[in-house]
Amino acid sequence: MSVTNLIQNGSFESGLTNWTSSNVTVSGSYCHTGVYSIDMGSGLTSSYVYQVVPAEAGQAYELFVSLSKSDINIGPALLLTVYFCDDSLNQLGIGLQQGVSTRIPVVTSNSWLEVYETTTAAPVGTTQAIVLISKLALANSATLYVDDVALLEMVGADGAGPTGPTGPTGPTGPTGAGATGATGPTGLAGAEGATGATGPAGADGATGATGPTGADGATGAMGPAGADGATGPTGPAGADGATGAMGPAGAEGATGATGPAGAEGATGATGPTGADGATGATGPAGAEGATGATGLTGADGATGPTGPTGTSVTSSYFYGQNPDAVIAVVLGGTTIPLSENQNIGSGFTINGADTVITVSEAGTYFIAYSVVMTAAVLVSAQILVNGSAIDELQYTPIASLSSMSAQAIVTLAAGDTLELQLFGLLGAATLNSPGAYLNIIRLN
Ligand SMILES: [Ca+2]
Repeated sequence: MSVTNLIQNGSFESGLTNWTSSNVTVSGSYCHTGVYSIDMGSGLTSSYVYQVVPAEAGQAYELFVSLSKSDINIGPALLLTVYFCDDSLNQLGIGLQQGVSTRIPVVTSNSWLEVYETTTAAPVGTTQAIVLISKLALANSATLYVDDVALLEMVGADGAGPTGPTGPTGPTGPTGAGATGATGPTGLAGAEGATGATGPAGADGATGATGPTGADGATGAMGPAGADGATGPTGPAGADGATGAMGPAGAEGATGATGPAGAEGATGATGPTGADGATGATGPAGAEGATGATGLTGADGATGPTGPTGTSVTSSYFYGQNPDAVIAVVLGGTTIPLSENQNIGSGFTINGADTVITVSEAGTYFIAYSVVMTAAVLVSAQILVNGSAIDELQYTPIASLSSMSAQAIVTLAAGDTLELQLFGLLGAATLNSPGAYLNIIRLN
């Protein structure tokens, strides 16, 4: 029996010579035999490696492959496929299609899975076989290492002679009725065809956007002079020339007899204009014209001199209070002493009993008072000026009240006296804070 390995460089000791591959690198880190193996990637990488070998119809083959993986992650999924083809690599049949996954050991323990598979017999017309190892994308799977690929042809194992020539093709059998099988895997991409003839030119594209304006060109030579323009209008008449000298007077003739009156002659030419008359009287003023536009704002004038210091009259003031006394009121009136919280500016004095305020300056004064009591009492309040009540500051309620107030502006003379009185009751009025108070301010 003879055994022939149809694969060239199956141990990858010459790298990827004789092989066609995608996403495959040669690895010098691990090997099954020799020094090298191939690294087909990990995880979602899809890769393949294949070799076309001679084959013949009727022959079955043994496929050997050694597999290992980089670590304990799940094993990469791969397919071992042998296609039988004719001279033009048209696929005639699938001799083997075998998946391998979970049994692959980890390469660091120097372990390899030696896969051994047998193909079906090659169909009639077979002249070549494609041995394909495909790694499929599988998330988180370990890196796949492959070494020692062999496709063995065994001849004469049972002592029989070599296979005889292929007999004539038999008559076509009846068409079978079996269901259509599942679609097989997509074959390898064919070689790229020759480039076709150039197609007709396409329609013009749309005009592009206008480019930027170029720089100004140089100034051209001056052109020829233009035609003369039209004659301008006639200018104004010149001044009259000087009058010529008068000629000599002729001799006077004798006076003739008066003839009949002739017909009235034609009106003579208008004489020269007389001298201007005297200027007439001025006529009435015309209507006022429209207001002109506002002129520009003038510059600020110089700051004037500081005027004389004025008289501060509001520093003339008086305040006095009686927050809580019991006032024994008589019908004719009882003056309330304002001995508490006095605030007296210039222009005011108060007597020792704190009942009579005297103003030192004549002027206009603002006067306000308030009386607040613990209970409603039918009593009246007033201000006496020089001992006499004044209407604008007399408060005479018609029912009992617990508070009263009034204010007015009055004119006082220098030396006038002021008193705050309760009257119209024969009894006691008990003040309740703020009680009775009187405000006086000189206004001028
Ligand atoms: Ca090797």
